[in-house]
Amino acid sequence: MTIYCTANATVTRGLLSPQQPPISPSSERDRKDELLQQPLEFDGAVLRHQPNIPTQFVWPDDEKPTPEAPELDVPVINLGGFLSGDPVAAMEASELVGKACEKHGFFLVVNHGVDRRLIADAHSYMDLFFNMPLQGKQSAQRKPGEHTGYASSFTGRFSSKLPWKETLSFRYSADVQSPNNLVEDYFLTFLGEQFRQLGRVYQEYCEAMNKLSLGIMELLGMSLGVGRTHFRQFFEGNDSIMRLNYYPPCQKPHLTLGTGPHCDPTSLTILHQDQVGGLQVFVEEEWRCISPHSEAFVINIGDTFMALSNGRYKSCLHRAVVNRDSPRKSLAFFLCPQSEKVVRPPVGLVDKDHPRKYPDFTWSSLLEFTQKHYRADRKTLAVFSQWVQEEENK
Ligand SMILES: O=C(O)CCC(=O)C(=O)O
Repeated sequence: MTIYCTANATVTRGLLSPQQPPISPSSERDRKDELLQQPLEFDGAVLRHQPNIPTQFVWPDDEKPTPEAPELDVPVINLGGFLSGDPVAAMEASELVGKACEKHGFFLVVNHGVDRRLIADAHSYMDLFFNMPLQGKQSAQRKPGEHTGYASSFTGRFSSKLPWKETLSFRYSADVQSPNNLVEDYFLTFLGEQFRQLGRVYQEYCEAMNKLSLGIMELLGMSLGVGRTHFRQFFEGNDSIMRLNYYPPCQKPHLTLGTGPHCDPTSLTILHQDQVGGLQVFVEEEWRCISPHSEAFVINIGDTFMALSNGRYKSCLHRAVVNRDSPRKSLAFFLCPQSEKVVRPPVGLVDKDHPRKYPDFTWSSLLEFTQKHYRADRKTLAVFSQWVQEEENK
């Protein structure tokens, strides 16, 4: 789907740009007609200076960002003892994880074993990509219905409530049958030889995220009483998604959102945000922020893990706000099952007092649902479950 600009957006050859020189009324009408035929594109380098923002980026009043969101109370879990094999530390960490996941599904981890230098490189290499002119970034343009590639906002997918951001998403596979340098190949194929080093950095980063996420799966298994290995084994050949989020400054940050409110359809998210801040979570009917912490990863449960835990652990609504002065960057690793693996809670989590909450499904069907039929929001899992059941009853 292509969207077209409304009259309040100033557009040049489909690109939103700063003010144009004055034009006469008749040529203005011709020009508007012409503009209505042209697809909208989000060029952050231009839009960041524009005093007014196009209506497609203005969110409804009840979804606009709240000026001062209080801090969310999230545990900061030290993984040092657990990772070095201390069983008592593992038990303590799993209890903290379990409590946070029953409440809202968000927690922070420190002493996670990921090299500081690698995290710093993963942030700084983002600039090499996002600081390119729009055309360069579009060599990796995301195609309709696909979940990988470069997306400047969601201009190709939706016509309203557009997010003020650019993203680059790519696949990571831990499957032994998959090529072991999928990420590196992605950068070489779509962006060329000069991006080889970026590919290497993100390959290494994804491998570190894979390792960390399998460790967290052990803690989740312990906390749910199904054993340390259950979820670890389930995710061992994961087919995951890495997303680089780049939020340009916005001159009207109170009108828009960087990432709209949604629950992650994936299983577990490992987020590293830079020092700018902007992540907010909806807990007890209020938006609360999670302030940046350079030593910590923000972890949250996604819809697929909520289904695997038979609804015990929460996948919580969250969003990102933008600001007037500084670009913001975040690195999000979305752990996902192998695409055809059946998502079903372990038997220990189902009994007559805890009947199945969600039907069996595969990650590939949920991914397709969110890419082609449904814009992820707080109800994704419920709507998807209903759709799966209707399909089964046909
Ligand atoms: O950038 C952030 O803080 C949140 C990003 C996010 O929620 C997403 O990429 O799904």
